[in-house]
Amino acid sequence: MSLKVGVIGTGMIGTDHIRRLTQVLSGVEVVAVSDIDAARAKAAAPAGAEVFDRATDLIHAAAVQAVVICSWGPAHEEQLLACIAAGKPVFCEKPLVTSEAGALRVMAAEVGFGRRLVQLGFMRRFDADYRRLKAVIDGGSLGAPLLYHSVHRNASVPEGLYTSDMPLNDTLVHDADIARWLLGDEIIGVEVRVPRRSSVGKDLRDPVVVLLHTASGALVDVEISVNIGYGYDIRGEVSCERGVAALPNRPATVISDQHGIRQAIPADWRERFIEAYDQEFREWIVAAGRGTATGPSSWDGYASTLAADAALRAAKSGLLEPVTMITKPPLYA
Ligand code: NAD
Ligand code: ISE
Repeated sequence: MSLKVGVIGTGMIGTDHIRRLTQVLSGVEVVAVSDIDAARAKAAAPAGAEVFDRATDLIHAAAVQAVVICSWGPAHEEQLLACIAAGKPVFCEKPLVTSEAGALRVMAAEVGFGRRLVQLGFMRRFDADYRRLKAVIDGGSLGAPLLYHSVHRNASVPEGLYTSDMPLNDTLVHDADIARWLLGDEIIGVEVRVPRRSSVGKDLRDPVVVLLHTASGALVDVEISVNIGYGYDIRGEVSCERGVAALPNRPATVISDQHGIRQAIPADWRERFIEAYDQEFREWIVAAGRGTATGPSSWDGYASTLAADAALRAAKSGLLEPVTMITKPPLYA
């Protein structure tokens, strides 16, 4: 029997997720959609799906067994809390929430419910290249990981909508999460350096370099460039005691023609991580069908929110800003 899903937020990624849930994956059916922009919700609704004006009505609808949240970050907390109160498994796009207090409220509600219900959209953990990289590090043949170099380049971001805080509180969360996951470590401090600005984004603080300090003493350097122009370029390399392991450049196809030898670069996250998004939903559908969640959790959302908050403080202070976490609830062990 198919899992009956309601999707909240039918913008760029909501529409893309509706496409994969209706045209790519099996065992799932989109029975409801909702957006504060009613026309957008109507346009995105698959045939037969009910369109709700209010997200809370979709969450409480009897036909909806599980929820996919693709609204803007500041709306996530209220919608997550409503899903948890209704006992419905929920896939939530990053960021989990936009404040430490909000993350603590979501975790308290989930812990109170007694079972994981929230899966967060950190799709890199489902990407085959990142999974191979993690397997090499976990295999131990290279020794302990010492440094992780993460490159996160966006071709462009919407002018006016994407603000100078967003490299740190919107984009960095992916690098912070994948660093924690790859290294099996927690972030305990954050530094930020801002070099000469790119003139492409006018007044936007771009690029930025972030240094994440981990509990084991490993260091993670992150380049975030958001108007690089040539494409969506994601790189990662782990330097260990006895060798180095790196992601391949994607896609791996090498083109030789009258312009020389080159590799095509994906246009944006939809193209680069298309299989990863498919896989995160395959695994979510199975878990949600069992009334729970798998993969990136509310705890992981909390950790990345703390890293983002510390990065914003570090950009202002120029100092190493500490990250202090609560004791991990056993639910997230
Ligand atoms: P978008 O602006 O294209 O779409 C967001 C939609 O949510 C809009 O249609 C808006 O009207 C709707 N919305 C906002 N508040 C709402 C509310 N309270 N109730 C119902 N609908 C509401 O943005 P997007 O790029 O699709 O991003 C959506 C979310 O997905 C963000 O949290 C973003 O960070 C995340 N995202 C994740 C990835 C990824 O790689 N995992 C990529 C892009 C975006
Ligand atoms: C966007 O919201 C994403 O999540 C993308 O994966 C990221 O690369 C981009 O910078 C964000 O704005």
